[in-house]
Amino acid sequence: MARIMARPFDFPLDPARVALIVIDMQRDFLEPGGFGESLGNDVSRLQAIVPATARLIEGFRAAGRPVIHTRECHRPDLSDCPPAKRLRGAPGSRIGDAGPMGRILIAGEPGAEIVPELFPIAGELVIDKPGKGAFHATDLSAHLETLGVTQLVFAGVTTEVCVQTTMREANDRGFECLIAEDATESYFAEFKRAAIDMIVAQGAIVGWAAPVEAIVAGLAAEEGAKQAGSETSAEPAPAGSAPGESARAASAVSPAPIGFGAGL
Ligand code: TIU
Repeated sequence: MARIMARPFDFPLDPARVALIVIDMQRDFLEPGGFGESLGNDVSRLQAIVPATARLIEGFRAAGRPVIHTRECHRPDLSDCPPAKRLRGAPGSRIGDAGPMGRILIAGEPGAEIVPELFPIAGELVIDKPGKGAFHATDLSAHLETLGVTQLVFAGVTTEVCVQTTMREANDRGFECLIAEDATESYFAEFKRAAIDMIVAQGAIVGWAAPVEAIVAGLAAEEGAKQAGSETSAEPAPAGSAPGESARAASAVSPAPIGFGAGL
């Protein structure tokens, strides 16, 4: 067990039961000409988290833990897109309409694909989801059960829409949830901040939040301990590589959580 310094208090990482979920890092949300921009958003904010997200993915791969990718997209005949969703947004730039990257949010079209920098590798699960939450109308629950996963680390876009919805679904299903705060982004800075504050408030009512470096360091410390022959490691790694150190450094920039006692 590695303790990751997080808000509102340390996250007890179980390296045998944790998986990463990367939500909807698709061209339609991150690149000009896609669905995100069609809704009137500045997509450059989302592109900025690609390096941190790649680092987090790499950390999970190095630790041999599952990386699960999701894509928000619909069948070409739109049979899985309710009119209430289809008819939102500007006419001509709605789900299923033709855009510069193919039909918007339609499975198999270039825009629905994950950005090249974060592309899944062979063996990684990719969940196509018709809703904002990744549990709705998908077989994600069954996959997580098969994998024996009880903890989920969240990255991706957008923080207050698909990431938060999925995190709430996971929390209600009994998963311990940790959001990687520099590997998630919103088109609106204040919505990202508020969403994470809501997640960690009231004693982690939905889950925890920590920076990528703290999470990767926690995973790496566990991997090192395993290779050194320990069964488990509750102790911090040696000075210089201690997860607590990098977590402390990184979280120094994080604002205090709202609605929870300072210092917890
Ligand atoms: N519009 C917006 O902020 N998000 C979405 O429509 N989907 C996801 O968050 N993936």
